[in-house]
Amino acid sequence: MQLFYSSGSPYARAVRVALRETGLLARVAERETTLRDPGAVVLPHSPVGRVPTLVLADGTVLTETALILPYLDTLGGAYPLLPPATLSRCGQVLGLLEGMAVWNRELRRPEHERSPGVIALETTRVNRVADTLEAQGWTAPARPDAADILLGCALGYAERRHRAWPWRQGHPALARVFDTLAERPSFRDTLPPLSGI
Ligand SMILES: N[C@@H](CCC(=O)N[C@@H](CS)C(=O)NCC(=O)O)C(=O)O
Repeated sequence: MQLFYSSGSPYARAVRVALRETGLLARVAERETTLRDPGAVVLPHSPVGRVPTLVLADGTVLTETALILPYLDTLGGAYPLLPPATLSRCGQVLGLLEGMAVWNRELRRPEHERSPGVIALETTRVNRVADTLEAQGWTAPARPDAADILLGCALGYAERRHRAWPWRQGHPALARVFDTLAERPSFRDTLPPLSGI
């Protein structure tokens, strides 16, 4: 199997962390691709052109993190990533991550093209979800499930790629979980580069 990724993508990072945690990385070749580029090496495999993209041995192409993570659970890794109890938390974290991605996209536009309304909406959404996760009393797990992995990657994105959001303020429990997850070899091995935003 081949996994197309970009080093800055929190979605692709979640799949890369999951492969490392479950011991499935040995069965997957990771291939870095450019994005939003007609020459991107992922494009001959997927017209969507986004990461993560997983190409199976029979040529089947999977996109979308929320589809790839459950597929990994069919491969007999070290432990299940997505037991039913994780689904609700996964949805919340994916909502937070998507909010940050939309907010970040606005910030990458020239200032006169940005939508203050979109930025305000997504800032509110992201804080609302983080406050809810904080109140749930999240703790660092011995074996991270898909929700833990997505949370670590979402907060890692806030930490290094979307620093416009001071996410640690008011979220000490999330900060403790993040700092613990960040020490794991799977997270250290997939650290995204710092961005200017
Ligand atoms: N809903 C997708 C989102 C993936 C996504 O947005 N990936 C970004 C990188 S973070 C991407 O590939 N962007 C390139 C593009 O939009 O063309 C998922 O969950 O996998």
